[in-house]
This record gives sequence, structure tokens and C-alpha cells, in this order.
Amino acid sequence: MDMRMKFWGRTLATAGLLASAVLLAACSSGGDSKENGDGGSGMKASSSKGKAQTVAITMKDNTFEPKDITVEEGAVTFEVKNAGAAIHNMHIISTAAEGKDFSSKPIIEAGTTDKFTATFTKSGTIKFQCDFHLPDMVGTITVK
Ligand SMILES: [Cu+2]
Repeated sequence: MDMRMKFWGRTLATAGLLASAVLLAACSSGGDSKENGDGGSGMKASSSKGKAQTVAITMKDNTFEPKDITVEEGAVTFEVKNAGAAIHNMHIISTAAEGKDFSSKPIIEAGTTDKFTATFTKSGTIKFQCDFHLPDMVGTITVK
């Protein structure tokens, strides 16, 4: 009886440690591969200036994928999908560069997608964020 309890206690503790390790590993490796995977397809908009550009962004709890985006000057349509369980939005902090901010609708519910267009007239780097999940849920748009 005594031995059994010790055994189980130790087994449970070990299982707990293993579970945390697995979760950590899943988080870091999953994040890396996703970022690399989306980096190629998601970031490229269009190659020549003046053409319609569309950028697809997936929001998770609580990250943007991709989080660093490069676009050309001009109009960019953002298709922002909420693949998480929480509410999110995408708010482009562009007042300093463009005289106003651009934003998705204020709340994008879980499982839904919003589409909006922003026009960038100056090159530079502009930050964007989810207003609900600062400081975690942020990204940058580099305008070339
Ligand atoms: Cu959010």
C-alpha cells in the first residue's frame, strides 16, 4: 500500500512534467514552422506598383500570422480571419504616416473573416495591433 502510493505519486509528478515539456515543445516548434510557412505565401502581395494588393492574415489567440508584412505603396486589401476562440481585430496605427488609422471592424468574432482596405502613400514601417490583446498581439507593415 505504501509502495503503491509512492509509485503513483511519482508517476503523476513525472507525467505532469512530461505534459508541460510536450506543451512547451509544441508551442515553440509549432510557432516557428507556422511563421516560416506563412511567410512565403502570406507576405507577397503583388510585384508592381499600382496593382491591387491583397494580404491574408490569420488571427489566433493571441498572434497575427504573418505578423510582419511587406507591401508596396498604394491600396492594400486585408482579409483578416479570426481562427481563434477569442474576439480580435486588426488596427493599423498609421495616423503619423497617413493622417488616420485604418482598421478592421472593431470586433471580429471567432470563426469569421473581415475585409478592409488601407491606402499607404509613404514608405516606412507602420505598426498594427489587436486592441484587445496588447502587448502580445502586434505586428508591422513595411511599405516599400
Ligand atoms: Cu486579439
